[in-house]
Amino acid sequence: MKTVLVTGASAGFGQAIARLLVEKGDRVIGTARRKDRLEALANELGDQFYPLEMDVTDFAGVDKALASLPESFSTIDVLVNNAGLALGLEKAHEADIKDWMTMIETNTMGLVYITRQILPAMVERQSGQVINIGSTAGNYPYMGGNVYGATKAFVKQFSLNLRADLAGTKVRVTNVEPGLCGGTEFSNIRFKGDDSRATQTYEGTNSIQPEDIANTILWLIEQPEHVNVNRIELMPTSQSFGGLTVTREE
Ligand code: 8X3
Repeated sequence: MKTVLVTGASAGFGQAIARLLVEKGDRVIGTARRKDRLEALANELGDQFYPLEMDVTDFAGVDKALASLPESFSTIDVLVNNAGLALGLEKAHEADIKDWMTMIETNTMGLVYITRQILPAMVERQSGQVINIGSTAGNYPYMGGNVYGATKAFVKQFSLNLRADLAGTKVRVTNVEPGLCGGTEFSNIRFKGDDSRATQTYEGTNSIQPEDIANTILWLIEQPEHVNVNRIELMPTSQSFGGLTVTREE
């Protein structure tokens, strides 16, 4: 039985990951800002789930929350850095600068802060696993992906650089890079409540679902300690690669 801390556990991937890991017998600390959602999940999952109210962008709050963990949940074997978001799909010269800052704060600063706080104990114990949720958006540019994609490229390179720093320890690091994933609030948040646009994004695609990502996380956790999966990229079968854009003059 492992103790797994999952950020952003109140919805989407985080919630599916928490559900599956608890079902498989692990202990899960689920963090989120939305206390009521966490409490509902705690009611559903019982004693193996510990709800930890936290905003990953509030560093003092992160420290306070981690320090408040009860003894039975205080040794974190696996950190799943899932909290993150996309805001907007406008071109760079039209995007809202506040959206950019929010994505940078959550997807990169929040992720590195909590990782830095949890990592020393893993190194000390010579055991642990950090699983970051990246994105195909960090691998392939697309129109309107600007800062969201850049934050996910950061997450990928941070993951690989962690591997470099953790050489000689038994601490493992993986970057999980999903493509088009429906069944979450991701696009509803990106399109700021334009739910029909969010729905259209996935229509007819048979897209990846949160449970598919949860299965991937479980598989990673179940790999033997001598195996490190550096990166794993997933797309729905219906998604593939397009060509580069060429603009021709009249
Ligand atoms: C999610 C993938 O293509 O919707 O990170 O940005 S995409």
